[in-house]
Amino acid sequence: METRGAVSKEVLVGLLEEARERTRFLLKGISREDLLAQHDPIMSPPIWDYGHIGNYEELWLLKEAHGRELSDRELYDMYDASLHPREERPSLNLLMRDDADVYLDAVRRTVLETLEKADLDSDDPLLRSGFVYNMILQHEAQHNETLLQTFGLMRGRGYRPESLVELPKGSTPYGEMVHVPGGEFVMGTDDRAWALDNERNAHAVDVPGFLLDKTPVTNAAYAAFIEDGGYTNRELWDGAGWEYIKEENIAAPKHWYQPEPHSWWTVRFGFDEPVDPNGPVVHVSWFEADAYARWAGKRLPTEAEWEKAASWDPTTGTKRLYPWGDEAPRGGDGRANLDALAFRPAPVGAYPDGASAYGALGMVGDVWEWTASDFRAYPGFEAFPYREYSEVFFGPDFKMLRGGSWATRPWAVRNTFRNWDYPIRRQLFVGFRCAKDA
Ligand code: AVJ
Ligand code: FE
Repeated sequence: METRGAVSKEVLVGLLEEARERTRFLLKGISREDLLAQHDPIMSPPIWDYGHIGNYEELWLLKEAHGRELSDRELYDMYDASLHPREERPSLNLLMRDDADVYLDAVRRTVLETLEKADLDSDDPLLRSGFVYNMILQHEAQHNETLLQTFGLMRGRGYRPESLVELPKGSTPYGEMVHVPGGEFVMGTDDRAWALDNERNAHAVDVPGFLLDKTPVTNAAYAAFIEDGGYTNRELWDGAGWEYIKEENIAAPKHWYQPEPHSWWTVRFGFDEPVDPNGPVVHVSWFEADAYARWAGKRLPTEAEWEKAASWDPTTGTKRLYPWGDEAPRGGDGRANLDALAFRPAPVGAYPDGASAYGALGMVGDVWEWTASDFRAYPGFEAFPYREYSEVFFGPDFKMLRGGSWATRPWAVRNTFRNWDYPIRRQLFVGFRCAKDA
């Protein structure tokens, strides 16, 4: 069974350091006022995410894994996401930037002490193979992406940290589909080092043959849907989606505007730029993705179809951890646009070396991809280590997203990773690709 495998304590220390360095890099240019403000009711004030990163680390690495008492009950309550909905968070007595720095450093010092003595071969599933450390690393990365979503909604002064890599310029024309023949593949994983509870257990799924877009839908293709009256044709829309776009006056992806007919511009992190025709469409809701697919005579892929196309190697009958193989991505390695190094997606199909066995491009990185599926437990699912990570979200309210975006850190995504949000959400770095029965 494919797995990223346990990593050494030395590597863990390096990754913990790298995670924190990035969190602080992302917050560097944000004013005190913007750290405390709620930029959108669906997001926390950025300073909440920062304190929460440290508090979650204290809870899981110090209290639960090593039995240390929590330093401060009040902090634990304030930063418990399930106790306080996002719109309530600005009114909490949150740690301000300097105090939060001190708190996060104090937690981290103790974490490094306990890691030195920790038994990562222990029978305790929290510690075994370093699971709880890997969970913390993924959590900090997830909140980095949440922070970037928040900065994308911030009004006023733009957000533009220095870009750390040059993106490839080449692209693949949108329109081609790859064929994935019918048959069983293994969905999910039994990995207990890195996988989160909702990715388990591994189970065979028989997927009938289908066609899948070779790349995500481009801005040019999406603009054609708009020009063809996509947003005014009731027949293309799910009932709830139709009500939503009418109520919210939605007629284009979030942040798009037209300075003159047939010319689309967008605002990215507060800066205006022309929409790149070859870039993947981003900031669309599930309802918009669903309507586009219907307009194109296609549909969204199910999670099983997405995962098979990304992970299955039909010649060996084995599963890959990433579309290109088992080798973990590094920022700027030519296989995927990940890690918030460029602060934008690349043109679609810009990474031929990142192709899956079936020839699909860009399945990991650039934009998350909406799938047709609701959030359901896999067979044999057991909540671990806490029900509020995923179990409480199972049901028809959430749609699944796959593949990570340019803003996802490399250790927080893989072929089996499952993300979810409400079908009306557009703040995510999310696009989609379409499927069709073979
Ligand atoms: C998996 C991205 C939906 O941000 O709500 C962060 C991840 N869980 N802290 C979220 C998460 C706890 C979660 N998503
Ligand atoms: Fe969290």
